[in-house]
Amino acid sequence: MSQTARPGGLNIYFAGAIRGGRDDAELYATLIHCLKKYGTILTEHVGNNDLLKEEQFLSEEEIFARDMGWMTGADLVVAEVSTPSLGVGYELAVAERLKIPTVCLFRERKGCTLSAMIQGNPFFEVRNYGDRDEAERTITRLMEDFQKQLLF
Ligand code: 6K6
Repeated sequence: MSQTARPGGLNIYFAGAIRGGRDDAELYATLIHCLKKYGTILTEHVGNNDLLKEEQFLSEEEIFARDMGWMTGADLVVAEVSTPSLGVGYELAVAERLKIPTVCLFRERKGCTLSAMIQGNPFFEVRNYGDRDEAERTITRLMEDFQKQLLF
């Protein structure tokens, strides 16, 4: 089961495809590991297939209500958007509605383009990257900037 929010720390909602496809699950786990330096990851299950198996005992309604509750308490949303996912798209729209700062990470590949509804939306901080190392460096830079903004 995913973590409970830690009082005083940053609460980070990580979004990544589940039913949209699990090809990038290992990458999600790497990014979550990197983000853990900066706070509590509310949705660690997104990168962990074992945790997801436990969630098969939750109803669809329970999953929805729990995830939306976490979203409400999030300081920041980080979405890996390379694998198209209805759930992630929905979460991004909710994050925008709730005015939660949101970073979208998109892996550049030949023939793949991000939806204009994300790429063209100035609310989202979209960052393209080439490989896993670059994704990690991008997260580190963004998180350091985000922390500075919170301080000043
Ligand atoms: C277990 C096995 C299959 O599904 C489960 C449990 N499902 C979910 N558990 C937790 N969060 C979920 C689940 N399904 C979707 N989400 C949320 O939507 C996550 O926060 C993801 O960011 C996003 C993925 O949406 P889809 O449409 O790709 O599933």
